[in-house]
Amino acid sequence: MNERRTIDLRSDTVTLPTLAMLEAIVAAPLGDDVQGEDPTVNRLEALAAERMGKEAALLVTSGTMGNLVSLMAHGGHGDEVIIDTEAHIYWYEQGGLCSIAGYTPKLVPSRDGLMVPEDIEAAIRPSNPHFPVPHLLCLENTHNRGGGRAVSPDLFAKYCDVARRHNLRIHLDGARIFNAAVAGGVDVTEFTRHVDSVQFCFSKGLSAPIGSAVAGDREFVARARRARKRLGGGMRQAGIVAAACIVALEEGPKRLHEDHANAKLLASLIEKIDGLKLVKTPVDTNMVFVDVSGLGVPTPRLVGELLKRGVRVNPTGPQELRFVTNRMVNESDIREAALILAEVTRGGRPER
Ligand code: TLP
Repeated sequence: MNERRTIDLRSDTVTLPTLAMLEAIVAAPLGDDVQGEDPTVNRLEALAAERMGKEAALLVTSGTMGNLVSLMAHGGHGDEVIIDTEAHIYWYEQGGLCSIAGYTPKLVPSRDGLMVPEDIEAAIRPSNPHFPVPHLLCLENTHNRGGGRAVSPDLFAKYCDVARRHNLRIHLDGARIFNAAVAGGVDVTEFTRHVDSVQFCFSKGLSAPIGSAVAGDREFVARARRARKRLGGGMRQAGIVAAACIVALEEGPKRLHEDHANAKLLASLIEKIDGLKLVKTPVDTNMVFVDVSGLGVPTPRLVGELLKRGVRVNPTGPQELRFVTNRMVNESDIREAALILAEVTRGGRPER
């Protein structure tokens, strides 16, 4: 029996390392990074700082750790963090902002990933002994639960203006900041120049197997380094991780436009399928969210039927699926996935 290759659209985190990454890992000079002696990590951190337009950077294991050490380095117990209701830091990071870093979140409504600057302004309360002290604004670009929306450079600057007027520090969850830059047709520094810290991932669309970086000024990064050690995130011969991240940083951003084009194609094909409705539109980057309530089929069954036919997707709500394009799927996979989706939703055979 011919085995059909899986078309994995669950996330861009499923991307496997490229051959160039594996070769770089084998060739990487190594040392003890907790002692600052791994030349490959040092090279990556210098490169990451340069790309983000910051003084320094720090390699961490994951986006979650990058966000958490950033929050810890900015402040913590007794401080208030202004954050939108759909932010990854709030939704998907086990509440580490409260349970570990000790912040109180002040939530701002999110309209498909886009906050309104006036709502941020309204969330920042005046000094009063009853209230925690507003300290930090957290932004996310691209915005995952917002549908992979790319916040434009103009809107991003407006958010940051509000924060600056109120003397707030700013952290950017830029897990997919290179996708935002590609979508906006700008360099990443158009976003990062406004913020005090940025976390970005090598292990999503950029395809590295492990790793994220946190960047900011030298003092901030020194505090983040201490926080990382406190969390048990100090790694020894981490050059084997950093080597792949260097390739990801140098090569990865160049091809993200392909993922964006594939997501747009997929959205246009899904739009034609009865019972499916695109949500969280427009499709700015590599994510497509679909409301499946029109089918009247339980979402887990739908996911199971797709899986049987070799298409993997993640549910993001009781009646919602998320499709994420990535380096492991090409245009013909996208067309195939749409045919399978049409077949499954009709209960029939795909038309070719
Ligand atoms: N997002 C993952 C899941 O956690 C949902 C995904 O598949 O999209 N910030 C943002 C905006 C993210 O999307 C993610 C991962 C993270 C941070 C955390 O990164 P990791 O998974 O490396 O801890």
